[in-house]
Amino acid sequence: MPVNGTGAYDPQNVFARILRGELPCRKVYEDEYALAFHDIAPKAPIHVLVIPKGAYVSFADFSANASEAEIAGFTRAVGKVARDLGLEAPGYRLVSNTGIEGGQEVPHFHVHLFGGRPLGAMLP
Ligand code: IU
Repeated sequence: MPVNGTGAYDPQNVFARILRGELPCRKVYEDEYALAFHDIAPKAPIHVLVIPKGAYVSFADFSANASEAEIAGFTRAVGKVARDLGLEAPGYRLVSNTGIEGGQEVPHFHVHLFGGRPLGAMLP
């Protein structure tokens, strides 16, 4: 079920529980600002989720309320994960579903990183 991208942060959401170590994940990268792990239901040969350490519901929340350091740290982490996975030369796709009509299902901001095959033209 899609979630509201502007509601209150639910500290029991699944990614918050992964961040606290209450649920396992297949970790790809972690630093002060971000955690990256393999999506449990991959839609491409490489499908990694990158999430900020801070409690932000969606891109809308993160872009409006995160500090400059958090935004810079998170953005650099996304780029580093793509580079470390060898995706920079072949290319990759970033997606962040936001809110009800964006199809967001987990109410902790995350960026999908897809790669490992030609992804074709962007769909809506
Ligand atoms: P969305 O952008 O909120 O629609 O995508 C959530 C993603 O989180 C989706 O691709 C799920 O497969 C993925 N996911 C996960 O990796 N581990 C989980 O425990 C759950 C969802 I729940």
